[in-house]
Amino acid sequence: MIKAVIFDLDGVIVSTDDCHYCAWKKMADEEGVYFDRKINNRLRGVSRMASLDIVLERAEKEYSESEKQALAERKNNYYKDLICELTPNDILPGALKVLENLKENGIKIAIGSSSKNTPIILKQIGLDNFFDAVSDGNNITHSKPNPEVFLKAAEMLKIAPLDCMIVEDADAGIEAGKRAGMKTLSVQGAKGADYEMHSLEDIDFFNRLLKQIA
Ligand code: B16
Ligand code: MG
Repeated sequence: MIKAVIFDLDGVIVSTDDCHYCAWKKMADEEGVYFDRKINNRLRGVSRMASLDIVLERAEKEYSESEKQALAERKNNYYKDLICELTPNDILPGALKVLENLKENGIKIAIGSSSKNTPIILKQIGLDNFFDAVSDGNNITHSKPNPEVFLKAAEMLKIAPLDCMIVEDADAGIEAGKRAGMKTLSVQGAKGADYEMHSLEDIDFFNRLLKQIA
């Protein structure tokens, strides 16, 4: 039986993809490194430093560790300028309804995100203090596909991983959920999940799924 649903943040609750894209693009252009939306798609669910390594695959020079730290910080500053503009209107269609519905039915809800900017994003979209637990890039040492972020969320909720389902938009996140021993639901075409839906907009499908798993 599903006692908790753990949601990825970027791409599931709010679409920050474009903000990440614009921030990486600005930094890459300044460095003369080719970057496009296809490369950006590979960064979903991947930590900031691992994302930087992917971005720098196209670089013509080698960067030292301290130069890489500076690049990641520069990108993050551009990104923070953009996410400061987010509002509750940026919550993805269907997400709020699904969350409220779960709460009404006594099912715990949590965030499981690789992002260190999770607290800022939740505040901007008006969902700080809304979740029963928030596990994010600030309390983990290994990023998705490592299961740590989801296992920590389950631990905070005091619910066994077997009784949790994760919702993800990234292949790396689905793999993390599976490795955590949780049920997995993909949105936006993430591969390898137990269940799939296009977006959280189809609330009837979501409710049927929960009943089916129970
Ligand atoms: P930050 P999620 C992930 O969030 C994003 O999908 C990924 O593109 C980003 O690189 C990562 O967070 C780290 O984000 O630079 O803000 O710490 O999808 O796991 O919610
Ligand atoms: Mg995501």
